[in-house]
Amino acid sequence: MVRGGTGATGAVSTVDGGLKFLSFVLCAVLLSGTSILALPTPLEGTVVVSNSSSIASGSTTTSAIPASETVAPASDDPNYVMWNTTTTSDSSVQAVRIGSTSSETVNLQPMRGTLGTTILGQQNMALQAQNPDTLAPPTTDSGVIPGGNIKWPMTLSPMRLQTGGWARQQNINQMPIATSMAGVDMRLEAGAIRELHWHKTAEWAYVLSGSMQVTSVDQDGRNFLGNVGPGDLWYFPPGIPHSLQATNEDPNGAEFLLVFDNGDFSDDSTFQLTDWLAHTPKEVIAKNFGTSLSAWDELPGKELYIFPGNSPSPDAQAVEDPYGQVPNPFTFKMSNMTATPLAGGSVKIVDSRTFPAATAIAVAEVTVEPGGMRELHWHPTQDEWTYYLSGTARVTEFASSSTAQTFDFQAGDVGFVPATYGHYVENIANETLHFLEIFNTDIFQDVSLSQWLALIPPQLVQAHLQISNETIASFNKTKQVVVGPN
Ligand SMILES: *[C@@H]1O[C@H](CO)[C@@H](O)[C@H](O)[C@H]1NC(C)=O
Ligand SMILES: *[C@@H]1O[C@H](CO)[C@@H](O)[C@H](O)[C@H]1NC(C)=O
Ligand SMILES: *[C@@H]1O[C@H](CO)[C@@H](O)[C@H](O)[C@H]1NC(C)=O
Ligand SMILES: *[C@@H]1O[C@H](CO)[C@@H](O)[C@H](O)[C@H]1NC(C)=O
Ligand SMILES: CC(=O)N[C@H]1CO[C@H](CO)[C@@H](O)[C@@H]1O
Repeated sequence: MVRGGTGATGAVSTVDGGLKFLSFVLCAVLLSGTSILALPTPLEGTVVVSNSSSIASGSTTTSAIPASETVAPASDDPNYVMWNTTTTSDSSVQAVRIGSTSSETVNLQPMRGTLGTTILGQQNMALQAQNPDTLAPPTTDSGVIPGGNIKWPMTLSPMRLQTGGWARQQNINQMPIATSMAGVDMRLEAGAIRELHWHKTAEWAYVLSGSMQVTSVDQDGRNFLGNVGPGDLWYFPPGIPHSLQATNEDPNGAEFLLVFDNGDFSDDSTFQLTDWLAHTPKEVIAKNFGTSLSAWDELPGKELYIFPGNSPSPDAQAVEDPYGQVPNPFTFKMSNMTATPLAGGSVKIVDSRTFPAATAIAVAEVTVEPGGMRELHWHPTQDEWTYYLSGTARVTEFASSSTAQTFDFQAGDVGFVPATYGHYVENIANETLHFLEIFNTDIFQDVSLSQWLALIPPQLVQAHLQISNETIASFNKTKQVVVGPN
């Protein structure tokens, strides 16, 4: 049984600690008038003491009143995820609780410890199974992220079905908080073309499957043709026209993720070649190109958007161009980059330092092994648009003002983290978690909580957190990025 009593696990009982703890509680009750019941778990005969024996026993070294004596200690409840994502048709699953090695029967119900109870009304078990931290939030959660949910499953985006492919998108209509970036998931059969077009925003892409050939010409008449495969990128600056075509290197064609540096972007309102010409007098078209009117007899009467085509040769070269090639290639072979190994996974960072054309979008491609976690961190000035490629993640976003909300993500979900919001990304499943952190910026930046605390005077950290000198000394001065299992 998963409910209840998690706070007693590993508890240490001491008389000193007990008195100290009770005085904290009394103090908190007197000061705030809140009920002692609001504090989850610890009062089950044992008393929980943090691992700060040097502080608890040290009456000799205190030079200042520890800050936390004005506030009750945080609950020792580890607030594990309540179940993994195994689904069944009825209301229970055999699941492995995170942090436990034994299999237990878990109710997919809004219950955590002694809090909550079953749902008597309507239930969507599949969604409940996928969102344990929404149905039974950690007791550390409080309030909601201003601006709305930060999770959008691409599955909920309507598909635009075309001959030769499809597209679906997430923009501010789906997730209003995500004002700074939008995304499109697009599939092209071998040879199929996403027609020649341009738009106000930059376009960045990550190839999910198959191979693509892309072309472009810049404002100075310099052209570009490039081929990319799974895990590779392309980038087109705002307003620069381009084409996207799947090759037949994979007989299924290709699928890719597009990201735009404006949440307002819609792939339904790009500037398309056929749409423009269908809305231009033919006399003007003929005059513009210096041709007869009849040369345009078969011109499509409306836009094509996605349509079938013959597969281009993967060996194709750019057309001979008197102005030369674009100075910075519009594609980048990220698949051909060695990931930086980390304690709990790996990371590849690609921004304008490595992919000079990509001045408006940067990416960190992250893997997290089971039990590992993208460390507690934030991005100082840029919002993060996250795309989950595989695995299952738990993310809590801290929005300041005692506001924190936890979400769970599966492959195909979009996440969003406003700039400056503290967060972590924990692998809560038994397979590698793989995701992309995408930013509308030229240079990737993050601030690591543990690095910060390792690089300021330890007394200052101790005054805040009531942790031992040894604990502080163990904080690594190097950014960990992805930590391993504890
Ligand atoms: C979820 O629980 C089931 C049943 O115990 C187990 O077979 C499966 O491996 C677990 N999945 C994860 C991701 O831990
Ligand atoms: C996780 O997967 C490994 C390898 O497949 C397996 O040995 C292990 O029992 C799994 N653990 C859980 C908790 O399902
Ligand atoms: C912990 O470190 C502080 C200085 O940062 C020192 O004054 C104190 O004696 C140390 N405490 C112990 C138990 O080592
Ligand atoms: C600190 O982190 C770095 C990078 O992960 C690692 O190589 C090093 O061993 C760590 N140092 C300590 C003292 O744990
Ligand atoms: C890691 C990796 O795949 N490296 C390859 C990148 O591409 C060059 C040639 O273009 C190969 O020589 C490397 O092995």
